[in-house]
Amino acid sequence: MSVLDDLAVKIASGAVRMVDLTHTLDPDFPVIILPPEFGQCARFRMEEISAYDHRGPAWKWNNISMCEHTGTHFDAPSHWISGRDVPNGAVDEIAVERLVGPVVVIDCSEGASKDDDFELTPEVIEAWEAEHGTIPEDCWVLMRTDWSKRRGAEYLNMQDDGPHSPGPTPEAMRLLVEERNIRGFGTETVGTDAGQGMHYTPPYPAHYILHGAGKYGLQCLANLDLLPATGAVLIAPPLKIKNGTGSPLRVMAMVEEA
Ligand code: 23J
Ligand code: MN
Repeated sequence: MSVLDDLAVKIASGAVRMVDLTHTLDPDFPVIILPPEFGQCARFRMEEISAYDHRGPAWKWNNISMCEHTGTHFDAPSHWISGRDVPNGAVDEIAVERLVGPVVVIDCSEGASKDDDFELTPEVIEAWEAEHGTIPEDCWVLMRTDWSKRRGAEYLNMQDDGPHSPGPTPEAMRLLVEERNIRGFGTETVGTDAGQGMHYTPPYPAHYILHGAGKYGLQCLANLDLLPATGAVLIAPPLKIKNGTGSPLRVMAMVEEA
Protein backbone atom coordinates (compact mmCIF):
# COMPACT_ATOMS: atom_id res chain seq x y z
CA MET A 1 0.00 0.00 0.00
CA SER A 2 1.21 3.54 -0.66
CA VAL A 3 2.04 5.77 2.29
CA LEU A 4 -1.01 7.97 1.62
CA ASP A 5 -3.44 5.07 1.16
CA ASP A 6 -2.11 3.56 4.39
CA LEU A 7 -2.48 6.90 6.21
CA ALA A 8 -6.05 7.46 5.02
CA VAL A 9 -7.09 3.95 6.09
CA LYS A 10 -5.43 4.37 9.49
CA ILE A 11 -7.06 7.75 10.15
CA ALA A 12 -10.47 6.26 9.24
CA SER A 13 -9.94 3.26 11.54
CA GLY A 14 -8.45 5.26 14.43
CA ALA A 15 -5.06 3.53 14.16
CA VAL A 16 -3.80 7.06 13.56
CA ARG A 17 -5.52 9.29 16.11
CA MET A 18 -6.18 12.94 15.18
CA VAL A 19 -5.83 15.32 18.14
CA ASP A 20 -7.34 18.81 17.96
CA LEU A 21 -4.97 21.27 19.67
CA THR A 22 -7.23 24.28 19.06
CA HIS A 23 -9.37 26.47 21.33
CA THR A 24 -12.73 27.59 19.93
CA LEU A 25 -12.69 31.16 18.55
CA ASP A 26 -14.96 32.89 21.04
CA PRO A 27 -15.33 36.57 22.03
CA ASP A 28 -14.81 35.50 25.64
CA PHE A 29 -11.42 33.88 25.04
CA PRO A 30 -8.71 36.14 26.55
CA VAL A 31 -6.15 37.94 24.38
CA ILE A 32 -2.74 39.17 25.49
CA ILE A 33 -2.82 42.51 27.36
CA LEU A 34 0.33 44.61 26.87
CA PRO A 35 1.34 47.57 29.06
CA PRO A 36 -1.11 50.45 28.37
CA GLU A 37 1.36 52.60 26.41
CA PHE A 38 1.32 49.99 23.59
CA GLY A 39 -1.30 49.13 20.96
CA GLN A 40 -3.60 46.24 21.90
CA CYS A 41 -4.74 42.98 20.32
CA ALA A 42 -8.47 42.70 19.45
CA ARG A 43 -10.61 39.82 20.63
CA PHE A 44 -12.63 37.68 18.21
CA ARG A 45 -15.88 39.33 17.07
CA MET A 46 -18.76 37.88 15.05
CA GLU A 47 -21.62 39.87 13.53
CA GLU A 48 -24.56 38.16 11.84
CA ILE A 49 -25.22 39.14 8.21
CA SER A 50 -28.30 36.97 7.82
CA ALA A 51 -29.80 33.85 9.37
CA TYR A 52 -32.35 32.40 6.88
CA ASP A 53 -34.35 35.61 7.22
CA HIS A 54 -35.28 38.78 5.28
CA ARG A 55 -31.55 39.61 5.05
CA GLY A 56 -30.94 36.33 3.23
CA PRO A 57 -33.86 33.89 3.11
CA ALA A 58 -31.97 30.64 2.39
CA TRP A 59 -28.59 31.34 3.99
CA LYS A 60 -26.84 32.14 7.25
CA TRP A 61 -23.43 33.84 7.44
CA ASN A 62 -21.36 36.12 9.67
CA ASN A 63 -18.73 38.82 9.38
CA ILE A 64 -15.80 38.13 11.68
CA SER A 65 -12.87 40.24 12.88
CA MET A 66 -9.94 39.78 15.25
CA CYS A 67 -6.22 40.44 15.75
CA GLU A 68 -3.83 38.18 13.84
CA HIS A 69 -2.72 36.97 17.31
CA THR A 70 -6.16 36.06 18.76
CA GLY A 71 -6.97 32.60 20.11
CA THR A 72 -4.94 29.57 19.06
CA HIS A 73 -2.57 31.19 16.57
CA PHE A 74 0.63 31.01 14.53
CA ASP A 75 3.50 33.55 14.81
CA ALA A 76 5.52 34.22 11.65
CA PRO A 77 9.11 35.57 11.69
CA SER A 78 7.95 39.05 10.57
CA HIS A 79 6.02 39.40 13.86
CA TRP A 80 9.24 40.42 15.64
CA ILE A 81 11.83 43.10 14.88
CA SER A 82 14.57 40.46 14.88
CA GLY A 83 12.76 38.70 12.01
CA ARG A 84 11.75 41.73 9.95
CA ASP A 85 14.21 40.90 7.13
CA VAL A 86 13.96 37.11 7.28
CA PRO A 87 13.18 35.69 3.78
CA ASN A 88 9.62 34.36 3.52
CA GLY A 89 8.90 35.80 6.95
CA ALA A 90 5.18 36.55 6.50
CA VAL A 91 2.43 33.93 6.76
CA ASP A 92 1.58 34.14 3.04
CA GLU A 93 5.21 33.46 2.09
CA ILE A 94 5.80 30.29 4.11
CA ALA A 95 6.05 27.19 1.91
CA VAL A 96 3.31 24.67 2.66
CA GLU A 97 5.88 21.91 3.33
CA ARG A 98 6.87 23.85 6.46
CA LEU A 99 3.34 23.60 7.83
CA VAL A 100 3.34 19.82 8.40
CA GLY A 101 6.11 18.24 10.45
CA PRO A 102 7.32 16.23 13.43
CA VAL A 103 6.60 17.41 16.97
CA VAL A 104 7.94 16.68 20.46
CA VAL A 105 6.28 17.64 23.73
CA ILE A 106 8.18 18.69 26.86
CA ASP A 107 5.92 18.08 29.84
CA CYS A 108 6.30 20.99 32.29
CA SER A 109 2.83 20.52 33.81
CA GLU A 110 4.04 19.47 37.24
CA GLY A 111 6.39 22.43 37.62
CA ALA A 112 3.79 24.83 36.22
CA SER A 113 1.17 23.57 38.69
CA LYS A 114 3.41 24.71 41.56
CA ASP A 115 4.92 27.87 40.05
CA ASP A 116 2.99 30.31 37.83
CA ASP A 117 6.37 31.64 36.62
CA PHE A 118 7.83 28.19 35.89
CA GLU A 119 10.81 28.47 33.54
CA LEU A 120 11.73 26.07 30.76
CA THR A 121 15.54 26.02 31.18
CA PRO A 122 18.36 24.13 29.42
CA GLU A 123 18.38 21.80 32.44
CA VAL A 124 14.71 20.88 31.85
CA ILE A 125 15.42 20.28 28.15
CA GLU A 126 18.49 18.16 28.91
CA ALA A 127 16.56 16.08 31.45
CA TRP A 128 13.87 15.50 28.77
CA GLU A 129 16.56 14.49 26.26
CA ALA A 130 18.12 12.03 28.74
CA GLU A 131 14.78 10.21 28.72
CA HIS A 132 13.59 10.66 25.12
CA GLY A 133 16.73 11.32 23.06
CA THR A 134 18.11 14.47 21.47
CA ILE A 135 15.45 16.77 19.99
CA PRO A 136 15.59 16.15 16.21
CA GLU A 137 16.42 18.95 13.83
CA ASP A 138 13.54 20.83 12.14
CA CYS A 139 11.04 19.63 14.71
CA TRP A 140 8.24 21.52 16.47
CA VAL A 141 8.80 21.69 20.24
CA LEU A 142 5.70 22.19 22.40
CA MET A 143 5.84 23.18 26.07
CA ARG A 144 3.05 21.43 27.96
CA THR A 145 1.90 23.28 31.08
CA ASP A 146 -1.82 22.33 31.19
CA TRP A 147 -2.43 26.11 31.17
CA SER A 148 -5.07 25.48 28.49
CA LYS A 149 -7.31 24.03 31.21
CA ARG A 150 -7.49 27.41 32.96
CA ARG A 151 -10.57 29.58 32.44
CA GLY A 152 -11.31 33.31 32.76
CA ALA A 153 -8.91 35.55 34.71
CA GLU A 154 -6.76 32.56 35.69
CA TYR A 155 -5.57 32.25 32.09
CA LEU A 156 -3.77 35.60 31.79
CA ASN A 157 -3.18 35.54 35.57
CA MET A 158 -2.79 39.34 35.71
CA GLN A 159 -1.20 40.64 38.92
CA ASP A 160 -0.25 44.18 40.01
CA ASP A 161 3.09 43.80 38.22
CA GLY A 162 1.67 42.25 35.03
CA PRO A 163 0.80 38.74 33.81
CA HIS A 164 2.34 35.62 35.36
CA SER A 165 2.54 32.46 33.24
CA PRO A 166 5.27 29.91 32.47
CA GLY A 167 7.72 30.18 29.58
CA PRO A 168 11.26 29.61 28.34
CA THR A 169 14.46 31.37 29.41
CA PRO A 170 16.75 33.01 26.82
CA GLU A 171 19.25 30.18 27.37
CA ALA A 172 16.60 27.55 26.66
CA MET A 173 15.58 29.31 23.44
CA ARG A 174 19.21 29.57 22.32
CA LEU A 175 19.67 25.85 22.93
CA LEU A 176 16.54 24.97 20.94
CA VAL A 177 17.20 27.36 18.06
CA GLU A 178 21.00 27.55 17.75
CA GLU A 179 21.97 24.03 18.78
CA ARG A 180 18.89 21.90 17.98
CA ASN A 181 17.77 24.01 14.99
CA ILE A 182 14.07 23.40 15.70
CA ARG A 183 11.31 24.48 13.31
CA GLY A 184 9.19 26.24 15.91
CA PHE A 185 8.09 26.45 19.52
CA GLY A 186 4.54 26.30 20.87
CA THR A 187 2.86 26.90 24.22
CA GLU A 188 -0.52 26.57 25.95
CA THR A 189 -0.22 30.11 27.32
CA VAL A 190 -1.16 33.39 25.60
CA GLY A 191 2.43 33.90 24.36
CA THR A 192 5.45 31.80 23.44
CA ASP A 193 7.12 33.91 26.15
CA ALA A 194 6.47 33.82 29.87
CA GLY A 195 4.01 36.36 31.29
CA GLN A 196 7.00 38.19 32.79
CA GLY A 197 9.09 37.63 29.63
CA MET A 198 9.73 41.36 29.16
CA HIS A 199 12.20 41.25 32.07
CA TYR A 200 14.67 38.88 30.38
CA THR A 201 17.63 39.97 28.21
CA PRO A 202 16.59 40.22 25.43
CA PRO A 203 12.99 41.04 26.39
CA TYR A 204 10.55 38.37 25.14
CA PRO A 205 13.40 35.96 24.30
CA ALA A 206 11.21 33.32 22.63
CA HIS A 207 9.89 35.86 20.15
CA TYR A 208 13.29 37.50 19.65
CA ILE A 209 15.35 34.34 19.19
CA LEU A 210 12.81 32.22 17.29
CA HIS A 211 11.76 34.82 14.75
CA GLY A 212 15.28 36.24 14.26
CA ALA A 213 16.28 32.76 13.13
CA GLY A 214 13.24 32.33 10.83
CA LYS A 215 11.47 29.94 13.24
CA TYR A 216 7.75 29.89 13.99
CA GLY A 217 5.59 30.17 17.11
CA LEU A 218 2.27 28.68 18.21
CA GLN A 219 0.28 30.03 21.15
CA CYS A 220 -2.89 29.24 23.08
CA LEU A 221 -2.60 25.55 22.17
CA ALA A 222 -4.91 23.03 23.89
CA ASN A 223 -4.88 19.29 24.63
CA LEU A 224 -1.11 18.87 24.77
CA ASP A 225 -1.75 16.28 27.50
CA LEU A 226 -3.15 14.01 24.75
CA LEU A 227 0.15 13.90 22.82
CA PRO A 228 3.11 11.54 23.23
CA ALA A 229 6.53 13.02 24.04
CA THR A 230 7.80 12.00 20.59
CA GLY A 231 6.48 10.54 17.36
CA ALA A 232 3.48 12.75 16.48
CA VAL A 233 3.15 14.90 13.35
CA LEU A 234 1.80 18.45 13.62
CA ILE A 235 -0.41 20.15 11.02
CA ALA A 236 -0.37 23.94 11.50
CA PRO A 237 -1.21 26.00 8.38
CA PRO A 238 -1.91 29.70 9.09
CA LEU A 239 -4.28 31.71 6.88
CA LYS A 240 -2.63 33.15 3.75
CA ILE A 241 -2.85 36.80 4.83
CA LYS A 242 -0.76 39.10 2.58
CA ASN A 243 2.17 40.31 4.73
CA GLY A 244 0.46 38.74 7.75
CA THR A 245 2.55 38.43 10.95
CA GLY A 246 0.45 35.58 12.28
CA SER A 247 -3.00 34.06 12.11
CA PRO A 248 -5.57 32.08 14.04
CA LEU A 249 -5.65 28.51 12.75
CA ARG A 250 -6.84 24.98 13.41
CA VAL A 251 -3.85 23.05 14.83
CA MET A 252 -3.97 19.26 14.88
CA ALA A 253 -1.65 16.36 15.44
CA MET A 254 -1.53 12.83 14.04
CA VAL A 255 -0.59 10.17 16.61
CA GLU A 256 0.03 6.56 15.62
CA GLU A 257 -1.45 4.22 18.22
CA ALA A 258 0.86 1.48 19.52
C1 23J B 1 3.28 41.42 21.01
C2 23J B 1 4.13 41.77 22.02
C3 23J B 1 4.47 40.87 22.99
C4 23J B 1 3.96 39.57 22.91
C5 23J B 1 3.09 39.19 21.89
C6 23J B 1 2.76 40.12 20.94
C7 23J B 1 2.55 37.80 21.79
O1 23J B 1 2.61 37.04 22.70
C8 23J B 1 1.99 37.27 20.53
O2 23J B 1 0.80 36.94 20.44
O3 23J B 1 2.76 37.10 19.61
S1 23J B 1 4.43 38.42 24.15
MN1 MN C 1 1.39 35.74 18.59
